[in-house]
Amino acid sequence: MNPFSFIHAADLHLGSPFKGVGSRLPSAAGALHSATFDAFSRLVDLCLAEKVDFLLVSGDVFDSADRSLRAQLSFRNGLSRLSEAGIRAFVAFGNHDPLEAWSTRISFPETVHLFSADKVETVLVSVDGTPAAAVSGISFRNREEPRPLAGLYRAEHPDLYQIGLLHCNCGGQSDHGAYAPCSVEDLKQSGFDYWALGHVHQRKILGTSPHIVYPGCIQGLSIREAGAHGCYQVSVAEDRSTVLSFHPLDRLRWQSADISVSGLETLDDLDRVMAGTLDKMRETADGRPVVSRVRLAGRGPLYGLLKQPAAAEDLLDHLRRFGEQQSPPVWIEHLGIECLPDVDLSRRGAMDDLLGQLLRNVSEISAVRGSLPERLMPVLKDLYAHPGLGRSLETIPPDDLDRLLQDATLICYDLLEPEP
Ligand SMILES: [Mn+2]
Repeated sequence: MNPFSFIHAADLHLGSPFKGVGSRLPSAAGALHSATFDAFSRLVDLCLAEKVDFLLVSGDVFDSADRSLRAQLSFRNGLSRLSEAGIRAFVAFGNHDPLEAWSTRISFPETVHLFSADKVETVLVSVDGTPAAAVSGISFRNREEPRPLAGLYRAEHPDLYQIGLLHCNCGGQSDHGAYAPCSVEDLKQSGFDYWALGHVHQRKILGTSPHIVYPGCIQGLSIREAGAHGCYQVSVAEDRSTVLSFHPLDRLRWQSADISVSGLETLDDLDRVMAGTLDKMRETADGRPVVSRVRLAGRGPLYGLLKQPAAAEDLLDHLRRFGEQQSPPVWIEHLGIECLPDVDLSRRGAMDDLLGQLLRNVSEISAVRGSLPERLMPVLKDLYAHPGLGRSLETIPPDDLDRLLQDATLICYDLLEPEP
C-alpha cells in the first residue's frame, strides 16, 4: 500500500448567521458574515499547499436545509479548485443539511463524491495507480436521522486502509442531538482503520486503534464554541501507521472572560484590569479577531457603582470602543455584571433585624439543593395559576431559580441596607 495523506474536516456550517450576533455588534458584522466562507477557503488552501490526496467532509456542510446560494456556490467553487489540482473530495451530509430537503441543482466536478442517503457506498482511492484506501459513507436522509447508521458499514477491503465517513452522535454526547447514535465500542469492532466523524463541534479523538475522530467545526459558531477550530491532516504510512496534525482555520475566535472586582477600589482600577484582560485575549488568539463575552464577578467596594442601572451599558460601550481600536480587534458581544456587595452576607444574616431575617431565610432555602421550586410554589401559587404566565414559569430550570433568588436577595439588600 502506497503512503498517502488526506484532510478530515466536518461541520463547515457555510452561511451560518451566528444567531444574529452581527446585528448586536455592527462593527463585527462583516467578519461574521464571511467567517464560515473564509474558514472553508483556508481549508481548500491547506489541501492545495499540503498536496493531500483527498479531502473528507463529514456532514453539516451547509448551516441550514435551505442552503443559501452563496453557500452552494462557494462550496462548489472550493471543490473545483481541488479538482483542478487532482484532489478528490468525499462528502456526507448531516442533520443541518439532510438530503431530503435538497435536490442538487448545482453540478460538482467528477472528482467529488457526494454520499447518498439510501445505503452505505464504498469508493476505492488509488495512489500512484495502486488502490490504497476504501472510503465508505452515507448521508442523513432527514434532520432527525434515527437510523443507527454505523451498523450499516461493512469492512470489505481489509487489504486497503478503510475509512468510514459518518455524521453521528458517538458515545452519547449529551450536548449534541442524538442522531445516528452509535457507541465507541461499535466503531472499534467495525474493522475500519479510521472513522471520520462529524457532528460534535469541539475536536475530540475518541480512539486511536482504530482512529475515531471528531475534527470539530472549522469556525466556532458561538461563545459555547470557544478556542481554536480547524481540521486534521492525516498521514498514513505503508504499514498503516497514522499520524494526525491539527490545523486551525477559523477566521475569528470566541472567548469568554471572567473579571473579578475583588480588591479593586476605583473605576480606574477596573478600567486597567479590563484593558489587561482584553489584551490577554487578543494575545492568545493566534492573530485573529476575538468575539468575547465578559462577566464581572466577585465581591468588592465597586459594588455600589456597578449596581447602577446603566452601569453594564456604560461599561460595555466603553469596553467596545477600546476593543475595536485594537489590532486585531476584540469585539465584546455581551457584558454581564454579577458582583456582590463588599460584606459577608452570612455574617450580616446574624443580625436581628428585617434584613438579617431575610438573609437567614434565603440561606435556609438555598441549603437544601433542589428544594427551591417546591418552596416557591406555595408562595407563587397565584402566579402559577395564571393561564398565560403560569406556563412560562414552569419552564424555569432549577439553576435559573438559584440565580433569580440571588438577584432578588441583592435587590432586597440594596433596598434595606442604606449605603454607608
Ligand atoms: Mn454541526
